[in-house]
Amino acid sequence: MARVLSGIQPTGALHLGNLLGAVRNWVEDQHRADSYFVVVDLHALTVPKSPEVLRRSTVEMATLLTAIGLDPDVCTLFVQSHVPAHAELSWFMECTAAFGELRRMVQFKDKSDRAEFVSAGLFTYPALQAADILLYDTDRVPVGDDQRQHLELTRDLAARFNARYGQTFVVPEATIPRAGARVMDLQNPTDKMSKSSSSEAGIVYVLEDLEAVVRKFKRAVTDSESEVRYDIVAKPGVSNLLSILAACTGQDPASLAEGYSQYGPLKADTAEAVVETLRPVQARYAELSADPGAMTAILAKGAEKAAAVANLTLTRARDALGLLPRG
Ligand code: ATP
Ligand code: LTN
Repeated sequence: MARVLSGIQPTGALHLGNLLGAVRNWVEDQHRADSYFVVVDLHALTVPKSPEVLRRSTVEMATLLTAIGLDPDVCTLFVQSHVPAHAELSWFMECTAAFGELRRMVQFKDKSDRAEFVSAGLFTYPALQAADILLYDTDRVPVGDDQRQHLELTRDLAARFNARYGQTFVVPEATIPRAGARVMDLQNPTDKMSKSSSSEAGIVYVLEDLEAVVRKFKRAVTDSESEVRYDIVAKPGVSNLLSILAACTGQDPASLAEGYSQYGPLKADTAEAVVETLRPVQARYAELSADPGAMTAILAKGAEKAAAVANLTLTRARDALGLLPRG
């Protein structure tokens, strides 16, 4: 069976982009592949944050992933720092990656331009991500479009390590969904919807009050024409609404466009489709958060299953590098 792995940082609240671009596809993947989903708390440390907040958001993210449909009896759900092999393999990846290669990463350029304090960890972030993936002999990595470059780097690092030290890692592929791969900000539809975006009005959160969600769609930026057409370059706002509606209803954005002659009904239908997508998730989240002990147990079991696989790969990599066997 194919192996699938993906990860998400426990930072900020999950938004519609994360849901449609990534997490929703994981729910389907878990039934088709041997799947690993990891809350990457070590990645979250690349930007300084309060320990209290990190602790709380790690549990919240795991709970939310479960509410969206990841089933701990079907997939392996765990926290990155619970499996120490990630940090160790990450060092091997840092020594495999070239400085110039990491410097070209768009996410680093973006985040370091905006940050007051740029940690060395923010720079080596993709090496840790490569470690996350390679430890599990991963065939496929379902992510949103913004992770394409990190996945290319992971492939390059795996191939380079294999060429230098002998066959050790599976070279993974990215799977990027057609609909929802790039959900844009409702107020600035040429920017991706992002936790770090400037306007609250442009982001829709998975746990947001549903009436507020409807209001945000009503106020979404479109353009001064009135024609409904799927054209990302000329009509980014309208196309974003069509993409979101398509992702929520499993249809094609270009054919959906044919059904509308005005912006108002398109906004209303998109809002409604999003509300119906979010409603059951919110209900399930409320149920699950009532029992935080259950989540702790799920994560402990997940870490144990993950470590059993990761430690085998780590031993193989250590041996390939010429590090002396332990113990
Ligand atoms: P940040 O704004 O801090 O970069 P983020 O909102 O991009 O964070 P991540 O935690 O980096 O969120 O991403 C988690 C997953 O969600 C990744 O697979 C990413 O590709 C996907 N994703 C993030 N934003 C979008 C978006 N706007 N559209 C589609 N997928 C997205
Ligand atoms: N860098 C990713 C999160 C991430 C990830 C991973 C995704 C960390 N490790 C492994 C896929 C596989 C992000 O910023 N969204």
